[in-house]
Amino acid sequence: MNTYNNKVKRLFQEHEKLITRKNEPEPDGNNLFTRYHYPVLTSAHTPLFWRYDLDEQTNPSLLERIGMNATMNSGAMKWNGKYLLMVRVEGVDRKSFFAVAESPNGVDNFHFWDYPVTMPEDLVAATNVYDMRLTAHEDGWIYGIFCAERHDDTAPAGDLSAATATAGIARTHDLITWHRLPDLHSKSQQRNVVLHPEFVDGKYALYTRPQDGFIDAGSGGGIGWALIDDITHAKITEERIIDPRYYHTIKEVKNGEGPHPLKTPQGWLHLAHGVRACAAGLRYVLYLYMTALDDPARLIAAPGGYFMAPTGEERVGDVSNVLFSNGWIADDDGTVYIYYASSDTRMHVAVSSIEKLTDYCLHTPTDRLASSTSVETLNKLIYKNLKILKTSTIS
Ligand code: M1P
Repeated sequence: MNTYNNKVKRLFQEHEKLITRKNEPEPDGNNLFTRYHYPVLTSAHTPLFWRYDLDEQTNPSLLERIGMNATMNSGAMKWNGKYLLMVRVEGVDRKSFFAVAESPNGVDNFHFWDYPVTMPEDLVAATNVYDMRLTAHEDGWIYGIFCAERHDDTAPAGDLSAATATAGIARTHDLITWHRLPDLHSKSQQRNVVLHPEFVDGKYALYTRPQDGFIDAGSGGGIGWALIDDITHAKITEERIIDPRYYHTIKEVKNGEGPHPLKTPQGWLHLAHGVRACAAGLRYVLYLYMTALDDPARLIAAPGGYFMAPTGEERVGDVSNVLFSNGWIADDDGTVYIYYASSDTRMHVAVSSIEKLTDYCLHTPTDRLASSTSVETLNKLIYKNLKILKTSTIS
């Protein structure tokens, strides 16, 4: 074999080693979820034939031609027995696109499909698309709702950062051919829009995130809810906030629905992100809440504080101090695979169960919004536990 072919072979062997690496659960968790040791996807997991021109004539030095910068914020679903991620891949040119990666077991061996998604445009083409939420709706379609970002042409000349965020909507039966529907019509900008999997009062239902500007939630009070008459011309006529932001909490600056909620015997289980500001910048953490089965817009459980926060290497990346999730998969046996991105750079998995997550939601004290009330809540538990410890043989 000539040297060039040897070099290519070595490249492929190293890549195969990486994507087939066995993942291991991290010991010493909190009994609520188990993190896995390795990220499930990094930019190095993207196929070599996306990045290298493998033709010796046109690339004799085997240089990487099209670099990938990140694999992050991924939608998720179970599909033909496989664990599928709809990955936000970001190229080194800062453009994001969607690509499917599948795994046989949900925790390792994620392989990208050969081609990324070719997403048709809406009437006005978007500059960037990202953060797709997948919903297999009871109408029979699989929907992908994602952020479509465009330059804000009303901004003063020279302001090249001004942008608008709109919810792009597309649907498919095979995750390959996508039918684009008109973007969500809303009086405010929208990001983190998610389709509820069932009809509600005969209508499509959206979790929304109204925001005044591209970055600032501003007067947008939190995660909203809107019923949609016609998904092929989706328009928000009425929107109400179902999970508000509060001063001095983990969701003071903004919050946003993660993947669509999971139906459990006790209610709809929601995963969301909350954002607060600090001297280091914005800090994104994940939290859970629940709504009523007979009314997915009615809050029934709001455990205080965060469920997961960035730790270790998760804290560092392109946008540091960020955990973001827009995908999870619940298996029939109740196991839940939570797919989350750290610091806008790589994808991870944590595993829990419907039983543990609902127990957490229904029995974790709420945030009573002040130090004094937090101490009251803590003292109650300490008092109870000390009584138990005095009469038991534990210590
Ligand atoms: O950089 C952190 C996240 O910022 C945005 O989320 P949100 O709209 O809630 O602030 C999104 O751009 C998201 O993709 C990104 O991970």
